[in-house]
Parts: sequence; structure tokens; C-alpha cells
Amino acid sequence: MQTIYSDDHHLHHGRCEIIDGELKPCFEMPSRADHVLARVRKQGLGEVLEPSDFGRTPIERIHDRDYLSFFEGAWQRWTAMGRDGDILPFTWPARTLRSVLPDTLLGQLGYYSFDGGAPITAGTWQAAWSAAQVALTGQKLISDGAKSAFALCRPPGHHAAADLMGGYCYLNNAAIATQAFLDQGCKRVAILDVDYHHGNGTQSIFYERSDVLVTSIHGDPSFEFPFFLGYHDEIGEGAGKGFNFNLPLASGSGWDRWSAALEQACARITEYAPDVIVVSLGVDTFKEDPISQFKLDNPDYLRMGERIARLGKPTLFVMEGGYAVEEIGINAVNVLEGFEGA
Ligand code: OKP
Ligand code: ZN
Repeated sequence: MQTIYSDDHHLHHGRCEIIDGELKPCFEMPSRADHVLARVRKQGLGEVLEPSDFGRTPIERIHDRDYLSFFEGAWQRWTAMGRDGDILPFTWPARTLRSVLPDTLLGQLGYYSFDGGAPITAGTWQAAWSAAQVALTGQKLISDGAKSAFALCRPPGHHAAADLMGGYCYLNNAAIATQAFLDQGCKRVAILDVDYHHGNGTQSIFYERSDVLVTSIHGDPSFEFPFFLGYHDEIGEGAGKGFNFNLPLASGSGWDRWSAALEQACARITEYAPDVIVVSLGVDTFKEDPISQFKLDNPDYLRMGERIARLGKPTLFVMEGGYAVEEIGINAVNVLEGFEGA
């Protein structure tokens, strides 16, 4: 399997996030992708390619133009104000307030975000842009006939909605690749999101559409981030009714419960008969993940990859979360090796 990777992810390195009431160094750090790349090389998974540049058009198929220009210009505006720390929002248009677009940078950042977990730094736009190009390059490999590809994206994307950043995410890499498949002639794409957190951005982007089936296995939002989306009764709306399938699981879930949920997701995907599958590959389901509550172990990721392979479809893997930095490479590449060995 070929891996697509860009060093540009190093340009994004947030300083701090609020966790358990404390300011702590960001868990979403550059060494995550470095460890995955090192493991890809160590295991000889296959060639590692630089991304091609597909420009802005495929990104604008998912994200609003005004959101993109805000994101692209934010750091310049910040430094023009004489600041040089990370840009972090702290006020959002929650209930009783109005979703108006204010004039100032921090007002607009509140409008274009849903939490305080996605800092904008000097290189965040460039890193996120390149991650989207990484996903699009993987998409192209598959539309040119590859059976699978690994888009080693960082920063991750599945929390980002059409005009919202949050949860370490800015551009929704998996959604951008999914739309590119459809624009190039695929009739149906299935997304399987195995990240520990619910991919609220991906769900919201495709919620009213039947050409994308979104399936997700995650920590129940009644106890876990992102708290306000990802419940089982969210099944899609309008034309999308029946094309969103959430499998929230209890805290402490291990491979028994997790693999039973995977069976359910796979059954729904098989019934949907997609042309291709996009896997939002987060490995923060690992038992030692510092911010998560599932109990998967290293070999479980091999089984995960084997089961996904048995769906028998061309599959694009898009990197999402995973914060047990030392083991993220082993777990992510185990999924890919399991897939290839099946
Ligand atoms: C991203 B991905 C707020 C902390 C909340 C956010 C978790 C984002 C996970 N500062 N944690 O799904 O792995
Ligand atoms: Zn996650």
C-alpha cells in the first residue's frame, strides 16, 4: 500500500489546550505523524509519496469560501495586531445568542469554531492545506486503480464542518476526498469512522445526502467529546434519512464490544454497496491513549484491518486521531497490514 505524506504538518504545532481545567501542552503534536511515518518505513508497507497539488476547488466543494478565507488570513490579522501566541476562541454563539459574524478576529473565530481545541498558529493553514492535498492524492491513486492507499494526514479532519473548526481539526480531509470520488463519477461512497471520537463534522456535512453513507463507532457523546452530536438516534434527514449510522459505546469498551459494533457497521456498508470506502483512521481507541476510554490492544488493530478488507472495496485510509504517541505508529500500521494480509 502506498502512503502519502507531507512534512508540512510540522508547520502546525499548537502550544496549549484546556483539559480537565488545566492548560496542558497540546496532545495533537507533530511527533504523532512522525511516529506513523517511521513505522510505515520500518514495516516496509510500501512507497511513500509527496502529495500533488489539486488546488482549492476540491476543498471548496466541502468548505464555505468565507470560512476558508477567514482561516487563511487569520494569522496575518493576528500578527498585525501585534500578537504572536496561538489564536484561540473563547466565545461561541450558543443558545440565546445570535449567529452573526462580528467584525473582529476573535469574534469571527468564535463564529467559525465550536470549541477551544483548535489553535491557529503561524503555519496552521499551510499544514491543513497540505493535509487536504495528501487526502486528495490518496483519492487519486484509488480512482486510478489502486486497491488501497494511506493518506497520512495531520492535522486531523473529522471534527471540521463546512464552516467550523474544532477538536484539533480545520479542514475535513476525509470529506474532501469523499466528495472528489463522487465528482469523478462514483455513485456511492461509504465512510467508516473508527476514531474514538464521533466525527461530528463529517456527519453534519453529509447529513442530508444519500450518496454518502456515514458510519461511526465512538465513545458515547453522553460522556465524551464532542458531547453534542453522535447519538444513535441521528440517522440522517431528508434525502439522507437512513444514511447516517452512529454506534456509540460505553466507557471502558474493549475489542468484544468494539468488534461487535464493527460487524454492524460492516453489515450496513455491505447493504449500501458503495463504490469505495473512506476510513477515518483514528487509533485513539487504544487502551493507553491519554485522552480516551476504550481498551483496544495492539493486535486488535490487525483484526480491524482484516475485517475492513473483507468488505472487498477499494479503500482510502485517512489518518485522524491517536495520542499514545509511542504506539500510534504500531496501531495505525497494524490496521493497514491487517488489511493487506487479509
Ligand atoms: C480529535 B480526534 C479541549 C479538549 C477536548 C478534544 C479531542 C479532540 C479529538 N481542549 N478534547 O477525534 O482524535
Ligand atoms: Zn479522536
